[in-house]
Amino acid sequence: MKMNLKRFKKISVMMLIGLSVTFSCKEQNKKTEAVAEVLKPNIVIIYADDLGYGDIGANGATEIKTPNIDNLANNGVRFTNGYASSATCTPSRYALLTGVYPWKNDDAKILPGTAPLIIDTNQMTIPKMLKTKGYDTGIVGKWHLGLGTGHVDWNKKVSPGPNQVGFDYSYIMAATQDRVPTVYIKDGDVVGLDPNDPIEINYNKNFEDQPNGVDNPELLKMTWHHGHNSSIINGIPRIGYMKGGEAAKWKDEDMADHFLKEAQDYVKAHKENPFFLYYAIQQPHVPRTPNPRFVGSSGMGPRGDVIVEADWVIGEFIKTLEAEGLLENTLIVFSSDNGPVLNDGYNDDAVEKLGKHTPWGHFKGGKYSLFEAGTRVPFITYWKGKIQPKVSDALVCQMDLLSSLASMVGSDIRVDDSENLLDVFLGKSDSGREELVLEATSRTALRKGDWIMIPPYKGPAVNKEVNIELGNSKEFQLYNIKEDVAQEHNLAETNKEKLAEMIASFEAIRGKNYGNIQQLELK
Ligand code: NG6
Ligand code: CA
Repeated sequence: MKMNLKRFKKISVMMLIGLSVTFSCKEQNKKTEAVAEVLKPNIVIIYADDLGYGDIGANGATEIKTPNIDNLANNGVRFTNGYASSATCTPSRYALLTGVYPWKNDDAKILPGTAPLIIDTNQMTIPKMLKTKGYDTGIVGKWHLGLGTGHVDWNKKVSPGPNQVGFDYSYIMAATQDRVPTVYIKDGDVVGLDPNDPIEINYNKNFEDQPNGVDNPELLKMTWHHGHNSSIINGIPRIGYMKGGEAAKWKDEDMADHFLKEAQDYVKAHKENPFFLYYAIQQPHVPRTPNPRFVGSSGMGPRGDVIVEADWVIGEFIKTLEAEGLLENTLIVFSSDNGPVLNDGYNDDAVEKLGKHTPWGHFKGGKYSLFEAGTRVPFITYWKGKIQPKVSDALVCQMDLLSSLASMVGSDIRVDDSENLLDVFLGKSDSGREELVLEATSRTALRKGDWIMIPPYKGPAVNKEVNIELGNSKEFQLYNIKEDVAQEHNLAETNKEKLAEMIASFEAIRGKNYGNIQQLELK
């Protein structure tokens, strides 16, 4: 392992300081935790957008090749019960960074590009915690946690944002690839903005004389299926209206390469000091715009092609860590913010060209769903030479990373909802969580042991636009997820004892005020 003397000395000193902090804090700590060895590797979270459990070879995909992700999975811990906290993006990202259940924050819902920052600047976050232990912290990629305080002027410094909640460096897209503004933002400044061509954004109404996805189909290179019919940018109709900022607009087909280069540059510039990089890749969220090098690479159309592209960027990124001599000193966590969706609003052949591929694996549902495929996602921890390869069935959630990483680096910071599962993440233990509340578009359910309980919710059983079963039912649902992984046998009627136990556990965490459950009596 290449590590220069300066860094080695720095790490040794910091380890000593870290150890003494651990000892002193342990005494104050109410929950007794075993004193772990303080480790200060670089930490990288590679976070995909809408990648399903079954989208990667390591989890059983045979129709699509993901050799680089599989390499992490097969040489690290591959979790079979790894969860995002939510079945959509914003809440999952909120929970990942803050360690707090997203249903505790009413604003943690899919946000427009103009939404204010939903993380309180006083709140603990993974990067803030790591900064207390001397880490440099950076984010490259998708943010989608809001920016500013309500009325963002995109032509001035945009704040507060990632830089105000713990990141020393940020290079982001504000929301999603399908939402305006379609520009990169570096440390609060729109990259490449011409002051003579200011950006204006409006999510309610178009600017005068500007084309849109409904009236100007002749301008479209990708057509919309539902939603996505506001401003047209690079021939792709988006959510929300945007005017100006021509020179700053990203090129969709270059986005993967662009973020990759930023992530690689970040690593190269910070290799002397422990760093935390949150590398939030945009694939395979819509609009799926593979670089021409990847068009046709999967035989599944753009959705498959961008997964191949995502796998490639991950491979290139790991090569950089290796070339810089950092791979054996870097903990990599790979996961996805929510489960898969095929048609998420554009006509991009995701359904038509799927063939035998099953992005949801053996699970039911997908993105937006309370069924398993909504939140059970690829989840891998990899650390060359430190983590021994294994498959873990332990129940873990992305929300647990905050307390677990804190424990690793010798910080006494813990956030209640975030369990310290460091030994599980490092592959040294299989005792994960006992229970976890899952969220999907503001509805919640409980996983406890091998059981899932979904309370009654109003609303359609299936979202017809995306063709996903949402988990809504007038009745309570109870599944033994070990025996019935596809959630086909509702045992609520036949196992009332278990149901009552699950409801009690759920209410103990969630309180009684959840959805419309109170209107429906247990029969
Ligand atoms: C939905 C969008 C969908 C996607 C999602 C957010 C429509 C009809 N659908 O509202 O395309 O953008 O929001 O996805 O507009 S997420 O992964 O960021 O949560
Ligand atoms: Ca997502």
